[in-house]
Amino acid sequence: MPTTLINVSNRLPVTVGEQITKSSGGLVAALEGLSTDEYDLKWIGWPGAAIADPAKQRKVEKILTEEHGCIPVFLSDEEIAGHYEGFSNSSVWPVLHYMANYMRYDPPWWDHYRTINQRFADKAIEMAQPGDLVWVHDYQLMLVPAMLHERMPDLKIGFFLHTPFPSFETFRCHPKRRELVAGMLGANLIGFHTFGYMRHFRSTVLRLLGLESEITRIRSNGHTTVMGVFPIGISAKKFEETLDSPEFKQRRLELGTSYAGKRVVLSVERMDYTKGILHRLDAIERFLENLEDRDSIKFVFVSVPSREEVEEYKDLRAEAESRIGRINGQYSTLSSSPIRFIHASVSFTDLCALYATADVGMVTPLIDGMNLVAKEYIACQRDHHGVLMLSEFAGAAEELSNATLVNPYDAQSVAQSLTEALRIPEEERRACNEPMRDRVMKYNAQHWARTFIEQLGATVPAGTMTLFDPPEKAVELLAEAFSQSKRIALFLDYDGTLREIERDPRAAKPTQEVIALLELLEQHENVDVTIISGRTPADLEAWFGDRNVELIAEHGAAARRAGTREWEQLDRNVSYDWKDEIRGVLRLYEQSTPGSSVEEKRTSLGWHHRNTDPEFGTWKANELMHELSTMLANEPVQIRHGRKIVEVTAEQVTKAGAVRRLLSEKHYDFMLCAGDDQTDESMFEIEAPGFVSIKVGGGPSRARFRLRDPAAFRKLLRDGLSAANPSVASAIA
Ligand code: GDG
Repeated sequence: MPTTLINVSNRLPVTVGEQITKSSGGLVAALEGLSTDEYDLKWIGWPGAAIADPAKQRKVEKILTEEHGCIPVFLSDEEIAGHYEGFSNSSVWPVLHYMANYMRYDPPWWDHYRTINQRFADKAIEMAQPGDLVWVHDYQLMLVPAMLHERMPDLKIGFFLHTPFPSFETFRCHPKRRELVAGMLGANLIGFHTFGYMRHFRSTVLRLLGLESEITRIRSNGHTTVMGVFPIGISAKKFEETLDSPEFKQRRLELGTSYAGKRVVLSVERMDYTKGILHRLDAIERFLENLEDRDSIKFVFVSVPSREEVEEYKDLRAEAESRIGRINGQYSTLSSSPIRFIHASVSFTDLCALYATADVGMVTPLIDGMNLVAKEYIACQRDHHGVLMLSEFAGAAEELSNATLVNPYDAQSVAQSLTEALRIPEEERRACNEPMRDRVMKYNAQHWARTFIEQLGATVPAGTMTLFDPPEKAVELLAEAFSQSKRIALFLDYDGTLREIERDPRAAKPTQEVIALLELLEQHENVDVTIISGRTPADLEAWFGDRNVELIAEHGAAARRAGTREWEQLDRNVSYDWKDEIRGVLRLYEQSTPGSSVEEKRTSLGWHHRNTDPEFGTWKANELMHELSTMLANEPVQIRHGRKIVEVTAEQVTKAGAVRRLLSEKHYDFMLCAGDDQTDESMFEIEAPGFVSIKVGGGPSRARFRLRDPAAFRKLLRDGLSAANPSVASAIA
């Protein structure tokens, strides 16, 4: 049975006009290369026309679905203006390309963007089955992965960003920066063209959402997002076939004749400010200033009209045309003018013939996710060896390192490089191009799609994780224990388990909801509740002093029996001599890391880095971990890097020790322990009949069950209670 692959992109590979025409973009070719035995491919996207009449929509939908495997998402003119021209192209596109000064933002665009993203997600959900692959593309649909994950966590969701991902300093300019990044994180696999973009994304996720990541993995709430580098390629087969075609050969001859006696320098691009046309014209002007034989050169520009409804694009076109007019006016001779400017798309065969004719392919974007034109130019240098002059700021520069790499902002040196490029001897050009051409033809569009899809297929969606038992089972066990009046012990960690973490730990007072829940539990005679925390006795006393619950403080060093006011030290035989030496080291880290602080408890010393620069803090924490593990190798301590804290604790003091002590004193039929961080893992190791462990939040754990967050954990306790006793259910309601 082939695997279903649902490809979600802004545009369908067909356009609905008078007739339905197929488009032949790179993505189409890439996905066409997949074997139909292995994948059943469906597309979701906008069909390229605003169709308002519902009857016509239904008719178009039927034809597209049945004849083309395409499921249309219809958009009105107003939605296109808000979602596509507005939010996507006027706010997100410039920010992704480091051009925040071009960003415009109008708040209603955001509503359109969300609504349209939801419409795309709904279409995918309508047709998807658990385990299907859904591949979402690009900046117009950044919220779709999270929308899909929310509703169907057992889908394998991929997201590929075709643009750069800029540094945090630029991305943070966008008014919806957090929402956009959180939207992408719904994916199981996110692909970028280069490692640099991936690195920026990781850093942005950390700084905006506070989520730590490993090099290629980000975990949040039990969901793992894998990141990868997948440089897109060209449709190699199509180029090879065209270069062999008689039409191509004919066009090549014709171009040879019309440009006879001239060196040809070619630029091909969408008319977009990221592609650097104005800077290129500056460089060309400098080049022409120093050129003696003006008839010896021809610059050919193929500038495909793009996004002309957007103000900045209109301005760019006007500016480019005016400069070209000026340059041609100044440098034309009686027989020729230096620049031929084509503001239109040319046929594919003509494009290949132009690539093959040009002595220099001048590809100088100011910034570009990949830039396929550079790879296409190389693909067409099969018999003739032109020079690829390529901007350092195109993703393609990482792969095409034999090209003449230039800084497009430096007009003088681009002009100089062009002069030199025109003088490179044929042997040298061939030696540069051959390895690049091998690479471009081998790592082509089909290779790109295949590797992404295979890696997506290998991901494990949170909804299908087998590591943890389903939480409903925990509710069932709890309800059964309550209803059969068994003797029950609940060992509940506080911060991050029973109650959400606060940035300032002092602010994490029990909420009304937490208090109401504890009151309900206390009413059950057979239930003993123990709050077991890393906090000091004073903290626990202040918040739970009047409650009829057992308290265990400082990870098991002190305990207070339910209904008493006396604290008992459980660590009387433990030595804390190691503290003196450690204190000095932690103070040094405190001084050298702004925002960090040292905290001393009876049983532990900790260095907090929650309020530091997140990357610097993590880096220093790793360094500290290394230093401490060398220093304390023979001491009876545990060194942990927990949530934004490096902590050294006495080895003999653990939560598990305190729990075991209670269990040795009283028999229970059912025991449940829950926690959210490493200090709770010792409890999860306890093995006894009727003992159940629950991990709250993400990260690896030995626990049997996992719940997303404290709210889900409180719900589990309430559901257990109310399933056993419906009158409780109404009390909670
Ligand atoms: C985005 C990212 C990334 C151009 N003129 C004609 C024509 N073209 C074709 C080229 C090429 C495509 O358009 C342009 O692709 P690029 O990659 O250069 O740039 P974007 O459109 O900005 O694409 C970019 C890409 O997504 C893929 O991930 O590389 O960085 O910005 O294929 O051949 N085709 C025809 N006539 C033309 O006149 N037939």
